[in-house]
Amino acid sequence: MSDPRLLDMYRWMVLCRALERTCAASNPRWFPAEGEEGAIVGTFYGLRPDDVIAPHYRGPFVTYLMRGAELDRLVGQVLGKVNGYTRGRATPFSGPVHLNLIPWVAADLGTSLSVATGAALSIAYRREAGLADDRVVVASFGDGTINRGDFHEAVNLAAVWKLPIVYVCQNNQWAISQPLPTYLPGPVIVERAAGYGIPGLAADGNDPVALNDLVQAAVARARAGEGPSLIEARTYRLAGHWAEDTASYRSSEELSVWKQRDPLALARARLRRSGQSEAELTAIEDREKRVVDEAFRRVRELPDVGEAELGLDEVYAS
Ligand SMILES: Cc1ncc(C[n+]2csc(CCOP(=O)(O)OP(=O)(O)O)c2C)c(N)n1
Repeated sequence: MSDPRLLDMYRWMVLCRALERTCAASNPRWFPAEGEEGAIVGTFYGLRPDDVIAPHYRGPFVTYLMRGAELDRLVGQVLGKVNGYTRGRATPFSGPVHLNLIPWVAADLGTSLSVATGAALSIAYRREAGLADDRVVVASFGDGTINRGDFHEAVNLAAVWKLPIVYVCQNNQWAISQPLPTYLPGPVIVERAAGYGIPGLAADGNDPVALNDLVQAAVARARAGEGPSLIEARTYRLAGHWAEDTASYRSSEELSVWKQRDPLALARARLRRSGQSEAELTAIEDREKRVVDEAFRRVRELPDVGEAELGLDEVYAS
């Protein structure tokens, strides 16, 4: 018997892959998350709708969908259509902020960590004021981003003030064309937690159940007022840094090793071993792909954003 979460997680991972591939094929500046689906779903699965999420720019859409975002409106952002949540005014990775999410909108790496920590501070203030607020914030970011000053300032403050936040490093081992050993002196991501006096835990990011166990334990800790944690989800980016990047800077040997560890294939094999039928899994895969294809077909028919959408009506109060 596999973990009861796995089948549902598999469905989200399949949707994530179909969506990531189609977004990358439709927008050359998309940052594809292929290979990182286990890390993304394992991090954000099982949170409450009122918890705040601040996902990495690589693979944010599935996290928005997990909390009820409309697929067509997200696709509209990728295609620059009038129905997008952003109406053409922000990066395509943005999303519906009313669903308690902090989208990655700034070009500067790490800035969303400060904003996410600010959200955790606001929850802590409410608790201090006697309000029963046990929400938590979960923020994810890349391994290259861990060297930003923003990371240090955010985590240090969260540790000192025991803020209800969980930081998850989506470690895909590359920062564009640079391999991890060129910007980190060894496997030190989790070890950094000790410098802030907070728990640091590592999980195989291609095993969403194992990762989710760690994240959920850290979330419970944060909910109980015990402060932040740092979790490292070790994974690998199977596609380019952005859609048009052929990733010629890495070896085919390295790529093939990680293709053997494809999180979808691993989850699928586990589900098969636990008795899930081939037909059932194929039906999930066909259905999620069809959902994505149909959304793109519908949204392509809509008008492009124009001057009316780029006006100032939602910028200034009338
Ligand atoms: C402050 C800053 N420095 C550099 C860049 C250019 N840049 C964009 S993405 C990126 C790589 C980030 O790597 P990582 O955090 O590991 O995330 P990944 O893209 O691998 O998911 C870099 C260096 C930037 N956007 N902002």
